[in-house]
Amino acid sequence: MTRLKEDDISKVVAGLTQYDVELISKTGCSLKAIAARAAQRDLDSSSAPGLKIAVIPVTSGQGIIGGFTTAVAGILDYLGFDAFITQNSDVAGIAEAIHGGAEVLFAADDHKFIAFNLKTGMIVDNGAATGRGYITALNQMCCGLTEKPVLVIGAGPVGRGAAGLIAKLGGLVSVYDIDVTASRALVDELRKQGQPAKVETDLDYALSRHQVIVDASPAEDVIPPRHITERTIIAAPGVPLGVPPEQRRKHSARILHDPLQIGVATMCFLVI
Ligand code: 2YC
Repeated sequence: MTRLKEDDISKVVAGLTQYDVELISKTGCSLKAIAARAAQRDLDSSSAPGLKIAVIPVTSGQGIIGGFTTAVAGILDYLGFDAFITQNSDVAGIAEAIHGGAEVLFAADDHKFIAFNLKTGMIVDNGAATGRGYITALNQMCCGLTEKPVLVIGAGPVGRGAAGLIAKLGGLVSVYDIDVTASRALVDELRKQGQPAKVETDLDYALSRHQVIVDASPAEDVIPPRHITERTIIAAPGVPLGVPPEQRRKHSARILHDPLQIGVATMCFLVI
């Protein structure tokens, strides 16, 4: 997924209550309910007594993103978990987390964002978790995906996670990726699992024929206004949102998008 910028996440924690109200109006479920359902856990898992989660800053590569660990810890806290940010970063941060009694660690460098359960050894990747969380929410928005054609744009980790779950939920998946070998590989994988899937090679044509769209691509404005109607439903994990600002406002009730919330919440329910 695209690297977040400080601006993308600076308002996440303060906006969580309003974000949840909007999520409930779109899907009928709160962030916690979406994450628990995506992870097939019951809602009160978050009250696991004494379970401590550490969020560890990582300085490698392009380094720390201002507000990233604050946003992650804030989302975990909002879900009812006992989360803290380590003072130290990197390996010292891991040691501090363990000394501080953390059972679960969240950390991200430029390539991987994972949650790790020290007790069970379970590792959860943000990409796969985001795909599952978003499709769980999309399933709610569409009142079920059975027999519904869904266009997945982007065959990266999030698009792959999304496509697999859409197929499991009975959706008819079509995949477009700028690299056709990537979309072909994903469709082959789905077909091997006995799930119907199609490769789209012409994005404009594919957009003209789909109302339910998952934008898992790192491209800006990948969904032009002419393809967004009153019936279009878009799930757009991460940044940038591939919908131009004007259309974003006009169709906000049918666009599911956030920089971190659904991905982090789903990671948490998958890893505990
Ligand atoms: O502040 C820090 O600890 C940084 N090392 C965090 C870097 C996160 C880089 N990854 C991203 O911006 C996005 C995430 C939303 C998930 C995948 N890429």
